Amino acid sequence: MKALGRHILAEFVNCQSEILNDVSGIEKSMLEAAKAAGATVISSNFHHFSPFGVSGVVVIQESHLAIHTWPEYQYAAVDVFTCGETVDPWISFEFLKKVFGAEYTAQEIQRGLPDKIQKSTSYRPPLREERIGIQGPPQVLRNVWFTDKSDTLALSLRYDGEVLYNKTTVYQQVRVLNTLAYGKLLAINNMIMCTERDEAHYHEMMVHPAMQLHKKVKNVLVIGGGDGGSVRELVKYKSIEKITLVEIDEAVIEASKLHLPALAKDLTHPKVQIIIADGIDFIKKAKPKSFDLVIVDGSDPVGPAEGLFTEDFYKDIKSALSDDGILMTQGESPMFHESTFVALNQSLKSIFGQDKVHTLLFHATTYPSGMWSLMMATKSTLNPKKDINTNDIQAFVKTNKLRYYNDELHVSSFSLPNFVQDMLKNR
Ligand code: SPD
Repeated sequence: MKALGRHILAEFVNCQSEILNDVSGIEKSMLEAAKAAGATVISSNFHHFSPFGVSGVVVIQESHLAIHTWPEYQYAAVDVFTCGETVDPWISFEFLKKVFGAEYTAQEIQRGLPDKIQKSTSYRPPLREERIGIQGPPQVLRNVWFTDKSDTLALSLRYDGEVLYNKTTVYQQVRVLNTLAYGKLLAINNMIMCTERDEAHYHEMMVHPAMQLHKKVKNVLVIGGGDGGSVRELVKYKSIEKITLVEIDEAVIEASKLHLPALAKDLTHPKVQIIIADGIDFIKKAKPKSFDLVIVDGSDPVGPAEGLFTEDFYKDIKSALSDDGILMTQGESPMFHESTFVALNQSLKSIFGQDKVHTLLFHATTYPSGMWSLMMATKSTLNPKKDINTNDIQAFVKTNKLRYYNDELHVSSFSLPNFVQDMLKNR
């Protein structure tokens, strides 16, 4: 009798760090390596670690392929274990050698040598048909996760392993993935921007509280928001004459048009003008008092969105707002980014006035912590909790079949939990 299995242990050194940090690419290559050798794949399970590194295993009918990567050392430890005569582990190894295109060493170890083991004659597992739940050929279960994280907190969504859109522009990396629980997901620099299933929470709350308060909005500016979700909510208002969308990165618009048509559908609306530019420069040069509503629908404060959290930017917005104009901006999470949340609130109060800034919270189920804020600043004395017409809101919600916003939520979302009130107290 020969050994039960053949185990190849391979060291890949001087690999490209980017390849070693790409969980989706590695999972794909490991699956292809298994298939190249004629193995039958049962499941795969791959994880990306913080801040870098990937571990994963492909379980095959004939044993497994496993990998652990250290991008910071440009090193990958790979092992391919096969049993039986049908699969040659060296074919998988050869495949991976090409993928990594790096220096390598590899050795084969015989596992389960006949002189060390003995076959039991008494052990008999139940026959296949006696076992519950096993019918037909094995199903391939890919287990790949996308993670949006800070140094201390993260949210992970399982996706099907395919990256539908992937572009790295001069500003950022823009990707679209297909998640199992939330449908398609738009990610910028590994941060979740929106998912098909819950984007309405964000976009409806970004637009309707301000629109239902002001009532006479004609000219709107959206800074960011290239996915089109906020624009889609705005075009529901006949009173609006013009919507100017200033998006820094054309790739966001392209990704959304290609893969998130439910968000992007009104980007071609005749009232909408799209300008590819930096919103910070745009607002600096904007005509004073030219917009009734400015929406800052940006990303988190890293990369090109960092400037969307500065005092100068909001001073420029105040000048560009009409006398009764309103600003709505995304304010991060009191749980996830407390310091940014507090600092933004403080800046807005110093610019617009203590009693002119109103913070609302809503359920952002795919943003880390699930609790997200939007901040409204008014130039008039309108109060979002008092100066609304509930009947109008109810009629609007019904006509437009809104998924999240309603008249009761409008009022309650401006009521803050005690710990959030404490964060913002006397500031
Ligand atoms: N952490 C995510 C915050 C992103 C806010 N903007 C999302 C853009 C959706 N239009």
